[in-house]
Order: sequence, then C-alpha cells, then structure tokens
Amino acid sequence: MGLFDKIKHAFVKDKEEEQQTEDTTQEEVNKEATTEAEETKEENSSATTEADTSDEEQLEEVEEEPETFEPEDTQKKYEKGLTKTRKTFKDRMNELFANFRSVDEDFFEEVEDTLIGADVGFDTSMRIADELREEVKIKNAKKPAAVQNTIIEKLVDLYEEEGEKEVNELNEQQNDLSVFLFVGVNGTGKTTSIGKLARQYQQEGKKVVLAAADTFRAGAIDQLVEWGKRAEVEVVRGNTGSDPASVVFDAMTKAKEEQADVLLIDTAGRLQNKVNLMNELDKIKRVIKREDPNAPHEVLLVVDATTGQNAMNQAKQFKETTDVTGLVLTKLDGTAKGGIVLAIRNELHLPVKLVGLGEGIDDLEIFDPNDFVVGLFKGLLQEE
Ligand SMILES: Nc1nc2c(ncn2[C@@H]2O[C@H](COP(=O)(O)OP(=O)(O)OP(=O)(O)O)[C@@H](O)[C@H]2O)c(=O)[nH]1
Ligand SMILES: [Mg+2]
Repeated sequence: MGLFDKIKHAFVKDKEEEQQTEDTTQEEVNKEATTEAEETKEENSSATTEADTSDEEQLEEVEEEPETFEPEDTQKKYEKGLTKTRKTFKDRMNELFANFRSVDEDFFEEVEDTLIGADVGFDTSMRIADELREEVKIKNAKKPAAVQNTIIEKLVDLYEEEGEKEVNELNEQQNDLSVFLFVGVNGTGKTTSIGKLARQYQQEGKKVVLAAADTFRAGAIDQLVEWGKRAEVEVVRGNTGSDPASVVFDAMTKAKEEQADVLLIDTAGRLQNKVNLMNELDKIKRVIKREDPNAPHEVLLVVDATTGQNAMNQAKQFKETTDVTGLVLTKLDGTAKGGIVLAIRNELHLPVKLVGLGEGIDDLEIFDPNDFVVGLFKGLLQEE
C-alpha cells in the first residue's frame, strides 16, 4: 500500500471512530439520564443502599484507569509532537481555500506561497504546484475538497518517491563498537540528544560510553556528565580547554577495553571561528579512524527544527565540509515548522535518523518517515 493510501485509510478509520464516539456519547447520555432517575429513587431508600452505590462507582473508576495510563505508541507521540505543525498546515490550507473561486493561475501561485509558508521548501513548493497543474487537469478536480486532497497526495507521493533509497536506521555494528559523532551549531540539542539516546541503549542492555569532547564552552563537560548520571552510563572527560581529540582518543581506548557497544561523542557547537570548528572535527575524525578505520559509523548533524530555513542552511554548510551521514531534528514538539522534514528529504537528500519530541529523557524517537507523514497529513484530508 502506498503512503498516501495509508493516510487515506487512517483518515477513514478516524471518521468511523468519530462516528462511533458520537453514537456512544449519545448512548451514555441516555444511560446517564436513566441512572440519574434511578439514583433519585434510591436516595429516598436506606443508607446501606447509598454505600453500595458509591462502592460501585469506585469499582468503575478503577476499571477505567488502565486505559488512561496506556503506554503511548510511536504514532501517538508523533501526532502529539506534530500538533503545532499540523495546526499551521490546516490554518494555511483553510486560508488558501477561504478565497477559493476557481483553479486558475492565481490559485496555483497561492498554492506555492502557502507551501513555502509551511516550510516545505522552495523547490518542493514549485514542484508540487507544477504537478498540481497537471493533476487537476487530468482529474478535472474543481471542488475545493478534491483539490486540497490532490495537494496532499502530491506532497506525500513526492516525499515517498525521494525517500526510496533512504536509510533511516542508525548504522549499529553487531557485536562490535558503534561510534557516533554528534556535530552541529550551539544550542541545537547535541548534548540532550546524546543523553536521551544513551538512556535508550542503556535500557536495551547495551554498554554505552560518552565522550565529552566539547572542551571549549565552560559548563559543557558538566552538562554531559549530568546526562551520563541520568542515563546511568560512563562519561570520559578532560578539563575545559584541553584538546578534544585527546578526549576522543581516551574514550575510544576505554570503549574498546571495556568492550562497549556504543560510543557517543559530544562536540563543541562554537569555537573561535568556523574554520577552527571544521578543523577540529577533522582532527577528531582522524583520531577515531586511527583506532577503527570503519568508524565513525554515523556523523549526526543536530539541527533545531524551530529555526526552519536556518536549519536547512546549516545542514547545507555542514554537508559541504564534513561527511554528515544523517540528521537529528530536535524540538519538533515546540514548533510549527515540522514541514522542513519534507524540505530536508526533497532538497538536501540527508536522512533524518532521530527526532527530538520534548526535553525529557524519553523524548527521542528513531525517525519513522511513515509515522511522521501520517501524523502530519491525516487530519488534512477532506471528505469529497
Ligand atoms: N522542547 C525541546 N527542547 C529540546 C529538545 N532537544 C533539546 N532541547 C533543549 O534545547 C536546549 C539546548 O540543548 P543542548 O543539548 O544543550 O544543545 P547543544 O547542541 O549541546 O548546545 P551547545 O553545547 O551549546 O553546543 C536545552 O534547553 C534543551 O533542553 C527537544 O527535542 N525538544
Ligand atoms: Mg552541548
């Protein structure tokens, strides 16, 4: 089943559930009315009966509890994390169709503006508008609902097409040390993401070592040490101002000695200047390679989703100077700019591997493109 069909399927299922909820609510209202009438009758009877009723009520509450504490599945987490983005998409679509008269050239230009405004990227927006021109003709779509569904279909199809060869799983080594290097400008969420990932691996029973190779910023080492405590994993550190490459060397040695499964390396987001930063990353990589020619197994660029186009530009720059293997997209929970996931795939051709959906230690997910897209577009389809 294609991705768009999955979304349609989810949309139809939601509609059915909504209908069911409405029916049940109506039933409950009817039931409540009967119960109330019965209770009023009972109020006049003995105190013993009253105690029985409250016992019954308590029992009912206990029965309902497990439903409320059901663990959130990934799809739900995405849907929650994408609330703001989805709302923006919805608002923009509503705006677009509020003034809808006909599918003419003005309308297609408005579609372009709408998509650019929704952070899906300039090239992507142009391509969608072009394909829409064709598709609308073929389908002879005239009604707003049909046109809106076609826009979503095109967005999803393009996204799916561009991701055919994309690998979103982390490159983990079986029975050997996996070395992941985290890079990115300051404040994007490198240290936090490392802490969260360390915890996930630790809980899977893996042995994790962290390397505090941001020796530039005062406080950076302590911050990673703190995450190490929370995740209950070991941190290799030097002193502030010491050589980051030597910290990485120590960490590689330790990880190998202890037969660790994963080594996560935190690096500085800011140095005296950009050239220094890139030179330092090169030096770190050389040290890693000397110890293990196949490592690092991932160079993960961490970008902050709330910065939208800026995150795209950072990714372009890093991609030019260092061999980034994947992206960690953080702070998706706090932004309406989740549309950049489409731009990243369609225009950067870098796989998103992890997404940050909150500040908590459990708020990091392995990126699932399908869950993401279903979470984003499901609520936007219209009944035709
Ligand atoms: N809401 C939200 N906040 C996040 C997420 N990831 C990180 N943050 C917050 O972003 C801020 C910066 O995170 P850090 O991990 O310190 O960023 P960094 O890249 O290590 O920054 P430098 O060490 O300065 O280079 C912190 O306040 C984090 O709590 C996320 O997924 N969602
Ligand atoms: Mg940091």
